[in-house]
Amino acid sequence: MSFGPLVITAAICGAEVTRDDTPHLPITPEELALEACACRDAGAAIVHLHVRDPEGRPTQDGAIFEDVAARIRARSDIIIQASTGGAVGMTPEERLDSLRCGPEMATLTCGTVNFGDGVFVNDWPLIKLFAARMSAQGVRPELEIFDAGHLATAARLAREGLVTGPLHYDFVLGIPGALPASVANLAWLAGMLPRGATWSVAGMGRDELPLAMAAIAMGGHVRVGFEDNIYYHKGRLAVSNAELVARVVRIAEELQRAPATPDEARALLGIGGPFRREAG
Ligand code: KMH
Ligand code: ZN
Repeated sequence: MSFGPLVITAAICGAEVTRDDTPHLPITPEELALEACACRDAGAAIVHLHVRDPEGRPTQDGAIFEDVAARIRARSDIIIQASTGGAVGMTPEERLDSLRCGPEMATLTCGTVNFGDGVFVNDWPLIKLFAARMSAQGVRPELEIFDAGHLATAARLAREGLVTGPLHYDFVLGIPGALPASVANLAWLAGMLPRGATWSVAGMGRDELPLAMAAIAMGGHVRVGFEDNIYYHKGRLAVSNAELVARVVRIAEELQRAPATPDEARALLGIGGPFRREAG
């Protein structure tokens, strides 16, 4: 078996983690931008972006996304993947405001799911709306699969022409109330994908690393970061998202999977052309 470069996504902030959980969480636009650049330097090709308001609360405010995106683009060629998931309880239009920052990619969650004590609502009308907005804006969707049935909805999106081209999936495994994180579940999900699809895995908490290792061995791609896991190992917080990225790079290199550059990831995932820094 031999596989190509490994696309690493850094989910640097999320909506649920707080500074009480880890003092290393980036929150301000400048902190988020610096963290994205450090992850790029460590080997990440994509930053999965959530932002916070000045009080540190999750927000989908497009103006804050624009601010963070501009700071990142001025310094780095990393692919910006905007979250359209936001936080539990946000309205669809509120969640879509992140697209104002003109991301190359965005998340498209393929179904409603229990999410800890809450419910992350993604009904079919919402999913269709999100897919249409992304398509109109030329944003490449990453199909987020939190539960097995979400695959059927992803297939329906493709069947109805609402998403096109080689599909890219992200398996988010281990959210309390959703599909548990296990190599068996990952193997089953990966085996269900249509020909030509690409995928990554985001394991929650202590399952982040073993699932990343499985994905590297299986020819998939990997997401790590504070959104999913704040620990380097039991009892020791990771000091940065870049530390988690760097560990994946080291392991992948042993399996001869070099980290994909952002431009390599663009080619692999069918995203536009190479990165060009805006003049001025
Ligand atoms: N914060 C979760 C409720 C995404 O970014 O698209 C949703 C989430 C998914 O994080
Ligand atoms: Zn997210």
